[in-house]
Amino acid sequence: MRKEVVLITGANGEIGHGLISYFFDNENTNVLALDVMPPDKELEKMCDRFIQGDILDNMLLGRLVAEYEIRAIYHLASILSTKAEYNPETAHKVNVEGTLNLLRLAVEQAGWQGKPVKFLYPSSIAAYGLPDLEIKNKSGKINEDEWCHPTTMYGCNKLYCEHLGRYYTKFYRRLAVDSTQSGIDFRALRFPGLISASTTPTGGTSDYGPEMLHHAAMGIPYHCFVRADTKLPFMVMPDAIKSLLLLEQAPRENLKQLVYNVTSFNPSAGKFRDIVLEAFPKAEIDFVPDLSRQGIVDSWPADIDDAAARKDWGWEPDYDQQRAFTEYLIPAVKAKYS
Ligand code: AKB
Repeated sequence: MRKEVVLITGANGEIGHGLISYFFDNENTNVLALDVMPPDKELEKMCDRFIQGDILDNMLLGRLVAEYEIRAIYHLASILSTKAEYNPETAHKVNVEGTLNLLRLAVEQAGWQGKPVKFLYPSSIAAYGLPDLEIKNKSGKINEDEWCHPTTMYGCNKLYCEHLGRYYTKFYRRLAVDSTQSGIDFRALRFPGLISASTTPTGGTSDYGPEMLHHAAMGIPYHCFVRADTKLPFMVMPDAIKSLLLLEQAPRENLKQLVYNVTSFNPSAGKFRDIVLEAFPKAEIDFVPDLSRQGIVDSWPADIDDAAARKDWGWEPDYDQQRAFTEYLIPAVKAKYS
């Protein structure tokens, strides 16, 4: 008998940390973790098994099929937006070919198990691309079908992988004589910028929010790489984990679409600084915009519309802006660095 597990790729990343800790604390779930980097030791203890390996290694993925019954895949591994611009072709390989490898693994698993394998995919606000600031500022909340013209390699990868998920779920091998369903049950979330109190992001462009907070808590000056008036949607990590779990548990028949926006609050970078300064009055934060990274953020929406997620599977964040800072971020970062 093969062991039943949930596979989490990119396990060492920020969402991986949150998700694995959740499963360890709350559910009797065997976690098979995969990451290209050596395991974080604390995280490793919470997993059934942690494999250091590459999602581009098909031999490794083949061995996982032989050894485990994978009931769900949380495919978190990816190269984020800023890092991807330094090597777009490598980013494409990891973000797209890596996802394709996992979709193939899911098809095989579903075939062996005779039941659908859930494929949870964190997409991003990077899938959007607004042409200029004027349009960004007057567009308000953007829904899933608007402005899908990404301007970064990462955004292109995310949008395309959403389409791949739709293809594998609904149209896989549609011309085959024995064309049956692939068995993949793909579900994607378009995340806003995420902020965790326990980890810091690397390689993203929404990183200025969490970086400002963590630098202030550590007593290190921070030069914010976007203008003070820059607005993006954000959400705290506990809500990101909540949304992934809620979407995973939602009955398939309730899901009218495969890709959902989720969000919580959207302060300007200047407001973000004010809130951080209130908690850390000695923090040194100034604005030194990097025009290239500013250009990326300016192409992302100032806010997104998550009405479909609210309607179809009861999504609602636990943390609005006030609660996110006063009840989660500020006390937790103070404790972390004290
Ligand atoms: C990034 O900045 O690349 C990510 C994202 C918005 O998906 N945090």
